[in-house]
Amino acid sequence: MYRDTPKPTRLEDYQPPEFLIDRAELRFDLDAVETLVSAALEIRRNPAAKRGDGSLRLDGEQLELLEIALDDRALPPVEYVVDERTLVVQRVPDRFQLRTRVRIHPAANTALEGLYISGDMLCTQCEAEGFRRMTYFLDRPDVMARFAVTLVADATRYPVLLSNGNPIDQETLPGGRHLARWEDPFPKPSYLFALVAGDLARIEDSFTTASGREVALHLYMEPRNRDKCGHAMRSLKAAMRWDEEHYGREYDLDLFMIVAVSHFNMGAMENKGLNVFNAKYVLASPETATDQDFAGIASVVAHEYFHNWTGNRITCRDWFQLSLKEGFTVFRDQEFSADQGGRDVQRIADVRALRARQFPEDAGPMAHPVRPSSYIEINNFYTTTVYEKGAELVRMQARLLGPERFRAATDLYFQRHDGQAVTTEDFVRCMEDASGLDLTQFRRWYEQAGTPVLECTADWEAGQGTYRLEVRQHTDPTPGQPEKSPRHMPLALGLIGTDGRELPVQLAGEPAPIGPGTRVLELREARQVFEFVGLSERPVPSLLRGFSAPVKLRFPYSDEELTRLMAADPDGVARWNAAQQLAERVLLAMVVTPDTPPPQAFIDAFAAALGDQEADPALLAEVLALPSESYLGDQMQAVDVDGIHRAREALMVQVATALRADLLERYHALHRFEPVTDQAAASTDREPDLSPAAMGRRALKNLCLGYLMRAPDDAVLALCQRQYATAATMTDRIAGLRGLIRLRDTDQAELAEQALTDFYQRWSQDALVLDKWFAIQAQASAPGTLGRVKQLLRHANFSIGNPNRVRSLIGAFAAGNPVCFHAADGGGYRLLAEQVARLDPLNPQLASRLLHPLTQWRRHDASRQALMRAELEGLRARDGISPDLFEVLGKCLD
Ligand code: 0A1
Ligand code: ZN
Repeated sequence: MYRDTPKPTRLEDYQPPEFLIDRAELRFDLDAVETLVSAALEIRRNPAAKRGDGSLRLDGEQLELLEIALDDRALPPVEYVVDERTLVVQRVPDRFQLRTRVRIHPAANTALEGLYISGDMLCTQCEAEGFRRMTYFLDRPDVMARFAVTLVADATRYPVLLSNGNPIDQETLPGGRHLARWEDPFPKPSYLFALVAGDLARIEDSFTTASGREVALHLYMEPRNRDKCGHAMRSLKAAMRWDEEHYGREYDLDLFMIVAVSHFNMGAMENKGLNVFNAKYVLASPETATDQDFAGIASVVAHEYFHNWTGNRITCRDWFQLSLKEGFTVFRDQEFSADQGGRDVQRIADVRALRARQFPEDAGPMAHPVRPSSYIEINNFYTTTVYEKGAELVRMQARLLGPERFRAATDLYFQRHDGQAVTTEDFVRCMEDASGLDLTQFRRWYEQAGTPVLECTADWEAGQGTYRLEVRQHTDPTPGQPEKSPRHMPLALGLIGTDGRELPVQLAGEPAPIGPGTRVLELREARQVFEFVGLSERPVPSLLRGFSAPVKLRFPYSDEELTRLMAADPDGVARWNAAQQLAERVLLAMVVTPDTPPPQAFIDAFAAALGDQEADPALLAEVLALPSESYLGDQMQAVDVDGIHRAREALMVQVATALRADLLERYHALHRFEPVTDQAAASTDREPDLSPAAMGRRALKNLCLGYLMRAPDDAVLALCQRQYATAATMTDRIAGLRGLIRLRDTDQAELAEQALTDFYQRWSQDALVLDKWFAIQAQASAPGTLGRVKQLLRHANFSIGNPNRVRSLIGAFAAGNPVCFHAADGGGYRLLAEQVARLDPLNPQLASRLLHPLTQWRRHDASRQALMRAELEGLRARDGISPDLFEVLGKCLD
């Protein structure tokens, strides 16, 4: 924590490093309370950099310097200066060895950056700037060194000692200690360094690469979790094969390790050869993990593995380029998941997430370009804009190039930049060089923040069979960017006829005939008109198929046209989007006029989709899910939190009442596939099916249950209780619990309490399942939730030191329960501000992330604005807040 005002770092000030580090030999004498770190660094002046004042500045924080020597000469204090953030060694030669020895305190490290303890193990997190908390170094990604690491620790407490690369040596030492040596042959930036020490179990497998090399795969976990790692291992092997097949990328070391840790700020980390994972993204069994958890594991395992090429072999020049590795890697993991589980459903989930999180970020005080130009605390920029919007930018380039040219472009990227630290500009240049396309205008996507809006209108000239589509684009101002220029983007579309069939998409003046199907048009201008010819009837346009660009598209569809698209659009994403628009329209009307019944056409369209036996159940589950409360809020000038909640609940009750029989029928037809547990014997008659098809069936079944539980009669209640009690999967059990918890604060409350008690008793020993128990209560919309969250903060199983637990209670409440968080008396805001204040001195990165729901204060009514603002001001007035919080508060208050 620093007392001075934190200063921004700016992209325009980037300078190549004055010195390079070729080799780093590190020795860690490990101990939870006090660890000694010795470093021997081979340093030389960078011939490509401007000469400075001749001194060397190394980064270092919270280090106690014990020894320092240059080329074996101990340095007297007059030759160096140490402050809170740097070690400056004056007048160094052009090439030299620097040795330092420092003391650090892992057990006191609550920020979980650098070396820290998680349970009984020691582990590290270095991205973005954690390495400097372990030793003095040039802690920036464009300095790439070869690392050799010696780990020394107590042999009983820490029998397993891991670091990056290959194991070289092991020795037993006197005094019950032992030693392990690791060497990583690939030069890497310090943020990819890792070590782990602990009493860990291991599961092993192997993978033969396309060129026939054998890679050992080791997965480490706390011994009690060893039977929950099969899915992660299978996902890893699938990801390795997929990267070979789709990008020609092979793994490059003989050993790949993943370690599951229970205390972790983010999802996982791609350290070279030694990925460290939040246990949530490794451990799963059907009884403890939901289908969504299984999908999350596959995607995060793949994501981290893919980083080996997009991030590690080719890394970022500086942190402004973060999306170079993150955007591309998210795109890669999304495509992997689409191939594994179903393309439309994956794309819909990605679009939902983008709209729910990235669009609001891009329209609020934290809006920033995919390549930001300034930051105070880089940890604040691991955002959905850098990750998910960054992935959309890669996806659009892939669309514009087409599959063959995109593959040629990525091949060129890997070949041209292997071993380098590069920029998003280098990436785009490869896209251009391999394709011949001019992406000059496309580059604006990296520089301009904000979500473009496409306003589309159309007219039909029946006599000529001509359909004219006009598209105007504009982007609202964002902080620091008042003016925006039009962007280059692919607009994928089709035209649908009355009978639901696709019509030709022939543009005026085109010589060759173009048949029906999806066509990709390119937008570049603020206004463009496309004239489709040769049509026998007025079409309904199916726009933005596959969500071909991250924009808000408006078109004045009639309800009847949306219903047609919802029933017939062959593009699953467009079909889903039509359903969402229809529901949104109905819901927003209900917000304005609370007692309006939904149009019969909406109920009919819903019934038709529910009864569609041809469509993929997973897709139907998406089509029939109403837009979320936060998405609906985002569509309003001033968010009417209560009105939205009331309307959404009312519509669900109306659907449940009108379609009770249809919902029950579909529920039972789908539930028949599930094995059930015999409660007494606690065993299942069959193994649960974890195929994508089975997951899709469960999703649709539990959607039906969710509706039915909005208007529960005795039969429905009994069914929900039975599902809860006899479920063979966590997916079904949690869906049952979610249904029952609605009864809280009603006269059947004891059914909810019984189920919650039962759940707690079954799972109180399993931290990841207990997280669900906390989260499900924090998200309940029952009026007593705020009071319960306060009680849960005092629960014996709550721990402010465990980020997963903090997210599952405080995060789930603030970000996942709009109606209770925004209670009119400001109680929800107060709770969040208090917890952020409590967390900030311990773990500023987490505190700053949790604060986000309050940063959207300008979107609410005057009274809530005042309450939210007061909490933000209160936080800003506190002494010694972290740079993380300082930056976020500054952006949203000034
Ligand atoms: N690079 C990781 C994410 C990550 C970022 C920062 C962390 O700590 C500050 C930890 C992980 C990824 O994209 O998976
Ligand atoms: Zn990543």
